[in-house]
Amino acid sequence: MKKLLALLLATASPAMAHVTIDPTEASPASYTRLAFRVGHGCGGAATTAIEVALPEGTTVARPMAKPGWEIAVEPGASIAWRGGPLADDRYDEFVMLVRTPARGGEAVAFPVTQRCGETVAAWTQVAGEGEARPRFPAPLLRLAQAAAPTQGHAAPQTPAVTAATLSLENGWTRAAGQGRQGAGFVTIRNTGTEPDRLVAASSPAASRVELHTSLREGDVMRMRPVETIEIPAGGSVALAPGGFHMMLLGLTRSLEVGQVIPLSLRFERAGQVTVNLTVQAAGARGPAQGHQH
Ligand SMILES: [Cu+2]
Repeated sequence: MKKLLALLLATASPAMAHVTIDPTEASPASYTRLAFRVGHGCGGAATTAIEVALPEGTTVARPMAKPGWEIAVEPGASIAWRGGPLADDRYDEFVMLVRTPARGGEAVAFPVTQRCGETVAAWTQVAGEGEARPRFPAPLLRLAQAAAPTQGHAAPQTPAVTAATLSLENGWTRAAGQGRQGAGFVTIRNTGTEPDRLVAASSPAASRVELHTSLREGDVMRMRPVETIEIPAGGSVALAPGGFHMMLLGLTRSLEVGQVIPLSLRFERAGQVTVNLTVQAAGARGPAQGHQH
């Protein structure tokens, strides 16, 4: 093992020296797509396995299938991809969907064991308070402070929310009982010069939020989950009935007309953006046409 460490230190270039996680921040108790980014092998040898240990409190972890790699899941403990090989000079990502631990304000570690045949690189070190960055750091995910859910009534017109390159407006949903499901809609405008993608959503008002599209099959409208919704550069996408929408599964409380519920959207480039959805009547087909001055 001593020899291996020396070898790694000698050959790893600082920029690509680590197995890293993307994103590095997420909401607590939220469904989050995590990509483990592997930019090199082990001192020249090709990668043949990536084993990720899950932090305590990760209630859901689902690996994304990867052609050429076999997946092994130990529920609540670890996810491993074995196969490849991934050449030393190639880059790849290993993706999973997790429900993050409910520990807002903490950073949780996802220790990764990278195997290259017989050679092992253990990205498992976590620095204590005030300690220097370790040489073989475990990927860390910072969990944001939990936001207090918005309660009660508010103005029916929700103001636009703006990230650096995205603006979100006219967020709305429909009245529904606790435990039922609902749909969320919002218009997303991309003022940037690069396309962005909506990759995940979560809300304290729902136990799970999925991205869906609607398809017509004969006379029947069906819904299908989608991985991402692309927002073209300089364009906009309206999530609306009959098209893309967010599915709010397992409402944690009843949604009454006039309330607003917060919804957190995660974009590939813009990161996390929170928008309020105004609750409209059960049969509503669009956002309220409120007074605008
Ligand atoms: Cu749906």
